[in-house]
Amino acid sequence: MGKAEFALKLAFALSMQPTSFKAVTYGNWQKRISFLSDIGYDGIELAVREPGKIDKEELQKALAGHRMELTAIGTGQAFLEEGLSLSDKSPAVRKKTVARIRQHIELANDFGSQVIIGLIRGNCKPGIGDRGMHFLGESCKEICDYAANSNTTVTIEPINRYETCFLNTVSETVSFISKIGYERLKILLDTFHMNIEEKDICESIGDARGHISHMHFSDSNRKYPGAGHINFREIAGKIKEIGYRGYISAEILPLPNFEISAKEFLRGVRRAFKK
Ligand code: LER
Ligand code: MN
Repeated sequence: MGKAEFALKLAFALSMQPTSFKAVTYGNWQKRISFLSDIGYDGIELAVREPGKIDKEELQKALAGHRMELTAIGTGQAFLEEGLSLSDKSPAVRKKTVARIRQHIELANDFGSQVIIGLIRGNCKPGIGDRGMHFLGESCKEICDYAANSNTTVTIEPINRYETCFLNTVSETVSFISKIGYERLKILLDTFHMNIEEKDICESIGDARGHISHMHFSDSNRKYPGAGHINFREIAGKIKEIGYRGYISAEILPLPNFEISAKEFLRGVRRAFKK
């Protein structure tokens, strides 16, 4: 496919359960899949705290009925609501967290989806020091060993310093990925975090070329593109230039409400990618 034939694939992040994470929406997910499909989305991203509780058949039916894809599975709610963390100093907590991510991998594998390592990496606790990063590396190796027996990609998201002390920037994350050395360990770029941490968002997108498996778009204020001051037109140009083929997912505050934010997201992103 040539550059001129760039195909925009858009998804919207939904939560399967109530959550304290605000940039995701929770409600009747069947109705929301139907609404998103009707207005032009190609897929959804799902934030799943406990994969064992998901009715796969029901989900499969809802997706197939609307020709929607499950693009990625978020795991951060197991951290936010249960304190599970890949970098925790307690071996028991790390073990439980890796076991949970294995379940996410199984779910993702059934849907040809990928698993996001975002907030589940944990945050620095007093006295953890360099050990936190070491524990995170060891946990990720275990996760990758497990994922190697499936077709599932695991994607790590650089997250800004106010939410975690680990892997804030694209360059830190690309070198982390290279050290782990697993073919299907990729990077997820989120414009909200990049706006805080990167010197030049487009340059960093270029640096991550070849590693990117997923993207989150939200503006500087976590609302839909166009509601803040990020230059999405420049970002769109860079994404086309590097030949990115994956999804762009809306991880936005559902403001003023879910329906309007979903429509405005489509409008903002399409405007940015328009020739
Ligand atoms: C958290 O800020 C975020 O962007 C999520 O995608 C992390 O799981
Ligand atoms: Mn994100």
